[in-house]
Amino acid sequence: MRRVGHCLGWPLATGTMLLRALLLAFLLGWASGQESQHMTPEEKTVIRNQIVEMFDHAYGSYMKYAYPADELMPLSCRGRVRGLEPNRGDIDDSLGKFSLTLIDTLDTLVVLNKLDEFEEGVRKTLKDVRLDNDVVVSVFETNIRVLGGLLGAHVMADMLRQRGERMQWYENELLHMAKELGHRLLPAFNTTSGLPYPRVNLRYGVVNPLSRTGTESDTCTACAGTMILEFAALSRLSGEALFEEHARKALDVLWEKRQRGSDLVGTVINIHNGDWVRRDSGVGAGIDSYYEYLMKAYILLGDSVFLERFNIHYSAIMKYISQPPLLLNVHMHNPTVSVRTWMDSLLAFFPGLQVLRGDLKPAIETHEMLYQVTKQHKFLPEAFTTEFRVHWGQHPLRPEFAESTYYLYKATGDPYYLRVGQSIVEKLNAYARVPCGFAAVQDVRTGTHEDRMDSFFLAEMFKYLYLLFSEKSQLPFDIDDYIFTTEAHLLPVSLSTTQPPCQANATESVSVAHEEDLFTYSCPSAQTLFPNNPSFAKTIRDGYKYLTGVGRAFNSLPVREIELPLHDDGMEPVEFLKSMGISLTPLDQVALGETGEHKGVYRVKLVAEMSHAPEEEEVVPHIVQLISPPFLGRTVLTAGPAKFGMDLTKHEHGVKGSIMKASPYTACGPIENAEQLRGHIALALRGDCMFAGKARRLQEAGATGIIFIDHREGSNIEDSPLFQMVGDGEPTADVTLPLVFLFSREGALLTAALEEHHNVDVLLLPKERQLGHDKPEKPLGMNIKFRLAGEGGGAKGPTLEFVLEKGEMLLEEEEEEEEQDQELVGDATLQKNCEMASDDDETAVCDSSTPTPSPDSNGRANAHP
Ligand code: DMJ
Repeated sequence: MRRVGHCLGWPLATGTMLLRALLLAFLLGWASGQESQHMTPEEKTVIRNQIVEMFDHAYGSYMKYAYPADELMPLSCRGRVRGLEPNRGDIDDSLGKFSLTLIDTLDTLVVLNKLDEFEEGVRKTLKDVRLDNDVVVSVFETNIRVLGGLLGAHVMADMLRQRGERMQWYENELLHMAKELGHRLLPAFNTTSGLPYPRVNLRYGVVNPLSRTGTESDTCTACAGTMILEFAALSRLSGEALFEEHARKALDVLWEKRQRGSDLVGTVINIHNGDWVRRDSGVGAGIDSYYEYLMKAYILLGDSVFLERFNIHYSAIMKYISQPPLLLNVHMHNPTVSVRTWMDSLLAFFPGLQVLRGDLKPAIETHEMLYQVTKQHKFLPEAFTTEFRVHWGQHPLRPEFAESTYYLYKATGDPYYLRVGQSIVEKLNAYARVPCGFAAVQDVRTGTHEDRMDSFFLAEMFKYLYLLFSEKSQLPFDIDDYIFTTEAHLLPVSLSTTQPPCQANATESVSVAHEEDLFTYSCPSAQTLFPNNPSFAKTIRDGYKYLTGVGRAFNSLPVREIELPLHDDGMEPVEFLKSMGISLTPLDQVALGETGEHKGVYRVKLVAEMSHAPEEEEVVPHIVQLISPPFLGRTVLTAGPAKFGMDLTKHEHGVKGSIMKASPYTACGPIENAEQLRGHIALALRGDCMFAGKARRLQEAGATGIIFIDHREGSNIEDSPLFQMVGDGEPTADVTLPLVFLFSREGALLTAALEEHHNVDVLLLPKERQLGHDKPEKPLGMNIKFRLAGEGGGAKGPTLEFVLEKGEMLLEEEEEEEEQDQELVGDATLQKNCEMASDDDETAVCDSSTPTPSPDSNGRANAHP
């Protein structure tokens, strides 16, 4: 078993990380292109001052209208006192009548150099705060916000006292309070497993009949696994071993209970027997800070067992959950299965953690995706779909995105991240600021406010924003001597050299075989990793620039797209499996003998035989030609044909119509906008189910044609072989629509045109019959324009008219003096014999040696399975 020495704080941390970053940067060829987002020191100062002003407004409002209450109600301009306001359920479990927001804010005051206010805040805490209230609180929230807040404030107070300038009166009172609170939380750990109860009564503990708690059987993974930093710091600062021991034990249980096949953990666990209650696994809600604390426990305590565990989990995360730029929840026992199509905003912390791991590329990718979502919706909605639509529109001023932005800026020095930070600042002021503070957003779609300003807004958001715009020399202490807890409280990394006051470090070392890379045992670092080329990150970001603009989904690994267990009416998995030659029949549709009906249970049979494609069969390139103003035929997108549906080669003038996006965009479920779609050519995203299934649904909804758009990031006609779509193994004669396929870059042009002009008419036809293309001698650079014959009039120069449909439409070609837009796309088409039955079909047949279809009832090639 390989053991590693621990990192003695940040300054020693850069060695292998730097190497990794440089190697990565080299491989990505970042040398080209400089970011033009430069920000002058003056501009940074203006923004930093703006952040301080905002902090004053938020904290000042809390102190003026709410203190000593736990939280400010920024719309009512009063404090939220538990029991006096309508119960909001679990979120009220953070409120312990202990002036939560003040305690959570104390060390932020030091970071922002508000030392008078800090001193006053500490005095108030010592004078006013009681920790023995008869209130049931969340163990997790109380630990990260209050215990962490007290410890962070103690560390700051101690640091200021040692400098000899301030806090000379301070005698570790905050540490004493932290110890008292630690003891009040300890009863939660009185379970057979060692996993803590989720709630504790501050006065009566857990089992006491007066406690009103102790009947719970479950807790979340993050709830049990986010104790070690605070509890270990408390043990090491106070000399009482008990806290660290309990937190370690809880982590040991979670580690033991990981799924051994996937090395993932679930979201909810039974605190008595350690069984998993919810087996979905991601990096967001329910699990997030468990992973964060493994990495940070290693940094803070120097115990390599935490790093080893982290690395094993991290490999699993990168294998199953991370599909850059997405982070998707999977089933812990069956991790190739995605369990939902949306992401939660809590996972926005993850790029920051990846920076600590030194894994910058996926960090940059995911962060960029998140930034695009904030651009589209102003803030990160609590949950958003893989197509970046709002799933749950609330935004309680969460700091995770600012946190990751800060880490990425520290690691890259790329001023782009300052601009991202600036946009956070501006949006907070524009959309969350109210006369008495900052209010959570109830729904990012409407911008309505909620009467709520959570304490983490002051504990975390302002720290990360202020630090983002500050030079190290402008801070009152060396920030790199500290590590942030999950609530952004500061703990000194010097604790790593403090011996634990016990034998607790006996935590078993990991003995699981694990794939190592050069960086697995490197020390984390938040130092700038490549000071000489801050534009490194740009090359990575550039691929994700138009994510939300074209509403693509990123389901690069098809097998992850099936949600299991199969529903008896869930056709997508059934269709997908069909593409692999497997047919499923619900058991209630077949003779079952004595077993009768079993919902969701399928009989599996192999239905398809592979056959070889005719060697010479060619893919006939088609086109989508934009013909309505202002395009007037100049924009021509090369498209792939389909082996089923209308044969456009037999329709001399092609098919024209105005385009309309299908909803759902993948057309894998019932079509929701049939009324708008009727009579239009539908745009549908490739993915999730078979082309044939999509086509049938859209045809039934009244569409007159379909343009499928690839969902694979950056695919384009120049780099990808054109292929023809094939059916699903069933007869496809019922599909009579024309169908064409665009790669994502060409598709993006089309969707952008639709967004801008709302009414876009296109013509679908084989490329060889492209209007105006029958004059090869005409130089490509000429101004060629097709227009409706009836409009404009007075055309200059020679004109040529085309009749498209009898008596319906005329186009004319004319030479004009205006500059031609660079809209002729993709003439050089790499043509191979390729066929695909769905987007998921990465085994597309692209040469004659691979299996392909037999004839179907259309007389053309049938789908390969
Ligand atoms: C904070 O209380 C902590 O960061 C926690 O780990 C989860 N997120 C909230 C703020 O969103």
